[in-house]
Formats: sequence, structure tokens, C-alpha cells
Amino acid sequence: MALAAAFLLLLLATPAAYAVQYTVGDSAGWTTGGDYTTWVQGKTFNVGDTLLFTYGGSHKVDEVSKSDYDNCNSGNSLKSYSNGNTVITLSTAGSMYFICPTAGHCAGGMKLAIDVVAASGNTPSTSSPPSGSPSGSSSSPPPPPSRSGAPSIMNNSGLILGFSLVLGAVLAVMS
Ligand SMILES: [Cu+2]
Repeated sequence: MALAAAFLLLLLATPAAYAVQYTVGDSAGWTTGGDYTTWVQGKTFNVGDTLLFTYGGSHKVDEVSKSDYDNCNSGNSLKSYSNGNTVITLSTAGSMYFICPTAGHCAGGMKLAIDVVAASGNTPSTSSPPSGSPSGSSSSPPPPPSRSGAPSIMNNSGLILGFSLVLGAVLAVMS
């Protein structure tokens, strides 16, 4: 009984690998005047993440090839969405290209190109700062957890240990 409860707590305490949903353009959404080149910067898109496009009736989302992205050609889109609230799962690594097919919108900047990278824990560290610190920081605190959301084994262990202690205390009180 206690073992089963502990096991259940372990399961609850172990975070599943989680996907991130990116709202394209953030609060502005998918619209004319958006700057999706800037929006992409600093973001890492992993396989399993999703893009959420929110847009009004004058817009659509077309997934296109790179050349059609470059040329704003919506004539042979790979996929087309128009329901105003489109979630696209990034299912494979590689580049993906989206444009709004409404006349003039893509040329005006309504175009999005992303690079999807394979997730599975070890992403190449393209943005991690060097760990070496300037001289004389013997008492500096440990570095903060990575912003990229990589699960930390140390944190998980601490969490599990904490749950175990709580469970033990509860069982001790109950017995
Ligand atoms: Cu548009």
C-alpha cells in the first residue's frame, strides 16, 4: 500500500517531456504589420511543439515551400488553413514556411520561416553562455535553471526526495 502510494507520487513528481505552444506574433497574432522575422529570433522550435496562428477573416495561413515563401507565391501551397485559430504541430525536424495568401500581405511581411529541431533532450547548445566566470567569484550562487526548459535531473531528484519525505511523515503520523 505504502509502496504503491510512493510509486504514484513518483509518477506525479516526474514531469513528462512537455511541448511548447508558440503563439505566432504573440498578442498581435498573425496579421499585417507583424514582423515574424524578429518574432522568430531567440526561439527554439522542437519537434512536438505547436504553433498557434490567430487571425481575422481577411487572413489565412498557407504552408509553402521555401521558394514560394521567398517569392510570396500562394499558388501551390502545401497546406492551407483559414479558420482563424490554427494549431500546427511541428512533427518533423527541418524548415517550415508559412505565408498569408491574401494579396499583398506576404509581401508586406506576413510570412514566417522556422527551423524545427529534433527534441529528445540533447539539443545542440547554440545559445548557452560560456560557463567560465570572471576572476574572483568564489561565492557566486549556482546558475539559474536553463530558460530553455530542459528538465533538470537535480531538480527532479530534489522534488522526488521532497515528496518522499512528505509521504514518510504522513505515514508516520497515520500509523
Ligand atoms: Cu493576411
